[in-house]
Amino acid sequence: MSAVTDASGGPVALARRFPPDFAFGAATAAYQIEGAVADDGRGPSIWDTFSHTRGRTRNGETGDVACDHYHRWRSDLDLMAELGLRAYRFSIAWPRVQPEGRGPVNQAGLDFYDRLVDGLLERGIEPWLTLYHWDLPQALQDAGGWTDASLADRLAEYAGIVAGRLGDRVGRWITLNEPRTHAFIGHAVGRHAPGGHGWANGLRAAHHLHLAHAAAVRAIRTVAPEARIGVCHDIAHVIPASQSVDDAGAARRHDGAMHRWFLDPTFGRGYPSDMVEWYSSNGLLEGLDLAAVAGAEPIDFLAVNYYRRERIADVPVTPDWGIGSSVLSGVGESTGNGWEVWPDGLRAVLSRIQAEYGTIELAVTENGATYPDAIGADGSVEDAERRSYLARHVAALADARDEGVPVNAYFVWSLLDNFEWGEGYGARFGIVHVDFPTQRRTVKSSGRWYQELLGAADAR
Ligand code: IFM
Repeated sequence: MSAVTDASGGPVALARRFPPDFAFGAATAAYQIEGAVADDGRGPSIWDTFSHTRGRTRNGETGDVACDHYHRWRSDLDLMAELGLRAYRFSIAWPRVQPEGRGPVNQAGLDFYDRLVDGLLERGIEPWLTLYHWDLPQALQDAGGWTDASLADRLAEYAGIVAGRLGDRVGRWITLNEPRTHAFIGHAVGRHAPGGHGWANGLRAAHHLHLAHAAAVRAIRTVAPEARIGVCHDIAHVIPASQSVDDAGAARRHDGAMHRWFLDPTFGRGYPSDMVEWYSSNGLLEGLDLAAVAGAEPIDFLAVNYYRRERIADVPVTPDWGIGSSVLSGVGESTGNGWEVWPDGLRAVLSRIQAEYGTIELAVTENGATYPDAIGADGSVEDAERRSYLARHVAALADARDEGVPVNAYFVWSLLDNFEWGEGYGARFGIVHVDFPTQRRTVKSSGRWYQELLGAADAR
């Protein structure tokens, strides 16, 4: 890590670069913050199983309590209002709504989100709802999970239930969060739940996630025709690690596997032919009806998560990583987990999507960084590096808008320090510090900076 400066010109000047109705917000996900895993009829999810399995997460940490948001949601909403958030992106825990992943609805689980949505609206905060952020009901995993095609029907059923209850008040719907992370990190390299292995397994999960997304869009539209619906992809700014032909090829494959394999079907183009060829030559697509993803349901906006630049080197293919690429970490200025900080990559990624896929409304639904924060002797958390990271990325977002890219929302990841999946509580991403033993929340200096930005945006 290196010391950084804020080249954004300060919050007031930055706020002036956005229109008055720009949706500045913060994001979270159910399993990462809610806790209360056995309350009010919630069933177990694959993340409960995975985190309770020895050796899967850092220090065996779990989301059993997390930020205890399930019990503290009112004061968390007050905190969002205090920060001046205009929008809040959260996810619904499927196993709270359908403990078995199918059939009967657990009304008590749905009631929680009903209250949450009303609480947001009372405070003037726009709800952005993600249906699926990786917490599959364990019962569905036991029946095959995402490697089974029937999950498309299951997700559609669940989507219809949630839209039927909340569609009158929630305008923004995101079907899936980062299907590529879920497919590959969860089903090919085994670092996330459900801990599956093998690249073919990951591709199978990705295929069914595509089909499930399309089925969920149809289900939401049936019950909430006014809903604006999108899907969330995480897109890095990819470059070859060197000028060698091999690294250039690896970078192209990496981008193909991580981005185009998801963006192309989302925009109705089917799978990219270069990657179909690559995988077919390795026998990785057997048994998949590839044509099924072509002509996908149109979406209203694309949700983009952006964190970093990735320098890609060519490496041998392995059974768990079928693309022969490696992301070099810790090069240049980097965050606490070694991700390269490259603010202009956000502009580049947004502008690339517009250039390659046409004009569609874009929303940055996650952007943020982890650093080893500490509470100072005076009780404050001075996270100058995160503040600078955010300021420079918001400036890059304004640059994208200046280029004519229709991006209308920005969400910091994350509102709160939370359960960072396999990293447990070891990677803090929040603009609000959480002292997990006491659950005390302390707004970090990055949070105060964001509050100032949002205040300046409101004053326009
Ligand atoms: O915490 C995750 C989030 O759940 C999905 N996107 C990336 C974040 C940071 O790793």
